[in-house]
Order: sequence, then structure tokens, then C-alpha cells
Amino acid sequence: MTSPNTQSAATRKPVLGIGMVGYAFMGAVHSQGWRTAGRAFDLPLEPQLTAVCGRNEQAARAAADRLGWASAETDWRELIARDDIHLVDICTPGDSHAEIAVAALDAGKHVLCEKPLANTVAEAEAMVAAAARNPGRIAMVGFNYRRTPAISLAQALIGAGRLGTLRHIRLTYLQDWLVDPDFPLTWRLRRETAGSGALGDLGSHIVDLAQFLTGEQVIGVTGQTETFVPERPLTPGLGGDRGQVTVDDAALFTGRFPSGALASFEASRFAHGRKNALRFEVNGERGSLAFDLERLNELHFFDGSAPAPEAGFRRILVTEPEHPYLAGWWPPGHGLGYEHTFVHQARDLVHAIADGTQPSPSFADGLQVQRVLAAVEESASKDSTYTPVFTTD
Ligand code: SOE
Repeated sequence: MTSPNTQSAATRKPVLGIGMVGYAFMGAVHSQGWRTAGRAFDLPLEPQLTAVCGRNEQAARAAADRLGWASAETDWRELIARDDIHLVDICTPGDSHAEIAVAALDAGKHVLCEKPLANTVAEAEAMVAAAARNPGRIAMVGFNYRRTPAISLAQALIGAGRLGTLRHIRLTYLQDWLVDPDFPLTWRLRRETAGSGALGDLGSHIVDLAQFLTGEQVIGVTGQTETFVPERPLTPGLGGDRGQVTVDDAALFTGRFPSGALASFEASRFAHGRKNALRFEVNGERGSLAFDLERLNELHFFDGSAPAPEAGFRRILVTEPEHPYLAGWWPPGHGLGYEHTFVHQARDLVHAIADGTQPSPSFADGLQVQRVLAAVEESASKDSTYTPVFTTD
């Protein structure tokens, strides 16, 4: 057993033992992040993939072998009890986030929790309270896209005032994996496991980004949600029983910031041809910025002070060592991808743990996003926020 002070034989750095709960898609990219962070960046602690946890022993062991974890557990409570685990990384569906995170923090572990922070505002509040009563522990929510170099650069440019006072931010996050009405009823399509649908899964990312980019919190919303396919097969393949989809397939909403800036958001799993299309445009009094995750090494900047004949959106290739995170990677001009955002997340979290500083996005940031999502659902459920258009029929 390693204790928190154990040094790595290879690097002579103190070891940070990671215990990850869940090993599906998010578990795989988090594993990649933990495996790579200490190789790409000079970290103060050495992250070690100590144990992965899943209910099925055989599957958990297979995941450990496949993803590079030293051991497997089948009960997250036992994982948390191990003294060679210093950080618990939660990659499970939303219905177990609060219980695991609160127990881990109270057991003295640092926590990284996948987004959205929880399924309800009450659960997210309990998680923030657990973080607050364990101030020596670090708690972070995994809004990984903040750590896309071009998005990080956009935030820095806005923060430095390059756009002046902000007027608009419009964000869309579009995917198409539900267009087939026979796609099965997975946990993501049930409220009791996922909390909400496209709203929480995709909408949470763009709400977080809107708040990260502007440095402001959304203070009011109006929203609409829709479930286009209300029943889906219980098991993959055609035929058989169908069960009810109890979450939204798409969510559209507007938001306001204290500064007066207006925001619009669209999240959908029904946008045929859009695979992982997270896009935003920010318009300020002095210029604009535009980003598309499907071209994630580029940021487009319109500088309103340029002379009229040469004004236009300029493409910044965010691949240079002067750009956020890039100094740790390849020679200039060689781009990065989706998985690097998780490496950067791991890197920043390790620094926060070593420095004893709360990282961003914190659990409090995750709670704020949860409050916005809840307000959108409330707005969407009220007829009073929906004004029918006048008709002569
Ligand atoms: C949904 O398809 C999903 O996997 C989200 O859950 C992730 O947060 C997003 O990064 C990619 O899309």
C-alpha cells in the first residue's frame, strides 16, 4: 500500500493515487488523461492509475487491463476506504454522483466529478456543502471543454477586454445519435438516471462555457424543450417492447447576464449530420470571436478597430507554444484533439492539489450550472412563458 507521501521510484515525485468509478466512454477518456498528463507536462505529483471500480468484477478487471489501471474494485465504498487512493474520479451516470462525491470528500479524498455535477439542484447543493466542510480537499467538476486551447484563448481575450462590453453570446451544441427512432432506451434517456436529456448532457457544457467566457452568471432564462421520440426499444435491435423516454431530446433557451448581455443556447441530439458540434460566437462592442469544436484548433477573431478595407474575421491557428497548454505538446503547427482537453483537466487538477488551491470549475460552479438547467426546465414547463402567435383561424 502506498501512503500519500510515497514517492514514485521512477520520478521521485510524491504519488497521487487515483481511484476511478465507472469505465465506459468517460472512464476511457479520463484514463487517457491520467496516463498522459505527467508525460506531457512536468507535474508536482505523479498521478498513478491505482484502481478502477465497476459493479461487475470480470468487466472491471477487463477495463483495468484495457485502460491501464493497477487493480479493480467492485464496490466504490471499498475504493474510497483504500489509503492508497487520494483522488476519486467519478465517471458514472448522474444518479450516483452526489452519493459517491459526498462520501469521498468526507473520507478525506479529493474529487473529480463528471458533468453535469448532479441530477438535481438539491444533490448539487449537498456536494457543495461536502466540499465546504472539507476545505483541505479539492473538488472539481469535469467541464473539460474549458481546457480546449482555443476556448481558453477566447476567454483570455475577452478577459483582457479585446471585445469591449459584451452584447451577445450564442452557443449551440448539436449531435445526431438519436435520429434513429429505434436507437434503444439507454440510461441517458431516463430521468431517474440522467436527470435530463440534451439539456443536462450538452446544455450543461454550453451554460458552463457561457459563464466561463463572459465571467458572469446567467440570472434569468426562458426555455423550451421537446421529446421528439417518446418511446424507444428496451433492447437494441428492431421489434420487442418499447419504453418511455422521460427526458428531453432537445432544449432551446435564452439567458440574461447582469451586464445586459444576451445569451442564446441550443442543445440537441437530433441535428442530423452534426456529430459533436459545439459552437459559439461572442459579439462585443469592439469585436467578435467564433469557435467550432469540429475545428477545435481554430479561433476566429473579428477586430472592430481594423480599417474598414481590411476588416474581416481572422483565423487564429491555436497551435503555437504561446497558446494555452500548447508548450507541453508537439512542435509549432501540430494540432490537438478532443482527448487533450482531459489531459489538460488532469494537469490543472494535479497542480491545484499540490498548491492547495480550489480549481475552476469548482463544485460551486457546477451548482450554478445546475440552477440554470433547473430554471430552463421550469420555464419550459410553464404555459405562461410561451406566447402563442396571433392567428385569424
Ligand atoms: C454525449 O454524447 C457526450 O458524450 C457528452 O456526455 C459529453 O459530455 C460530451 O463531451 C460528448 O458528448
